[in-house]
Amino acid sequence: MTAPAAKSRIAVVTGASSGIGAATARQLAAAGYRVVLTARRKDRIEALAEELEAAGHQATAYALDVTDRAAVDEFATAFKTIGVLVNNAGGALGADPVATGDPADWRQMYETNVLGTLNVTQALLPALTASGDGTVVVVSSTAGHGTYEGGAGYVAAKHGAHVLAETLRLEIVGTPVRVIEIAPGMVRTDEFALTRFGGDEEKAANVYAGVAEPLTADDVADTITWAVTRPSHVNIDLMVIRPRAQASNTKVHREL
Ligand code: 8X3
Repeated sequence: MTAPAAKSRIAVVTGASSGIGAATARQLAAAGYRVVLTARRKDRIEALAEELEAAGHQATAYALDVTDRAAVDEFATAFKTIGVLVNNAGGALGADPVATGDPADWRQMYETNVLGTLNVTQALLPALTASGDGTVVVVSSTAGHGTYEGGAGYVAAKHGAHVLAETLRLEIVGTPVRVIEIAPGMVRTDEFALTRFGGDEEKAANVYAGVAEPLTADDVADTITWAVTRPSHVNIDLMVIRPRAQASNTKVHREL
C-alpha cells in the first residue's frame, strides 16, 4: 500500500459512526492518515476517535449533519488543506413500489445521499485543491447503476450521487483533485437494512437470507483505502463491488 505523502495528511470521513464509514476511518488511520470522523452521533465517533488514538493513530471527532449546510460550512472553516474526503453518509428508507412509496422517504434520501454529498464536497473542495493532491470519494451503490423493484427512491438518490461524481470529475479535470466512486452491492452492516425497514429486524434479516457471504464493511473499506492510496496520477473512476453470490441487483444466489 502506498503511504500518504505526509503523516499528517487529513482524511475526512462522513457517516463515520458505523458500518462502511467507521471501517473506512479505521483503515485510513492504519494507512497513516489523520482521520476526521463526522456523523450526527457524537458519542459513537468520539468513542471511535479514542479507540484510534489509543492504537497510536491520529483521529478527531466532529459531530455533523451533512444536510445542514450552515454546519457543514462552519466545519469547513477548520481546514486549510485536506487530502481525502470520503462521502459515505447516506442510506435507504423503505422498499415500497413507486405506486405507494412515501414522498417524505424519497425527499430524505435525496437530502442525505445527494445534497449531503454536495454540501460537504462543495465546502471542502477549496481545501482539497489547496492540498495540491486531493481525493474525493463518493460511496454510491450498485443502486446508482441499475434499478430493482421496490428500490426506486433509493435508486434515484444513488443515481444522483453517481451523476454528481461523474460530473464533478469532468468539471475539475486539470486541478489536483481526483474523483473516485465506489459502488458497493450487498453489504451486511449492523444498520443499513434495519434503518431501511424502520427497525423491523425480520425484514432486515430477510435481505441477507441464505446469502453465504454478503460483503462486510471491511471489504468495502479495503477497496476505498486501496483506491485512495494509489499514486496521485492514478484515478480509479468507478469500482463496482459485490459479493460473489450477487450477480446483479436482482440476481442473488440464496441457499434456503
Ligand atoms: C446497497 C445495495 O442492493 O441494497 O447500497 O440497493 S442495495
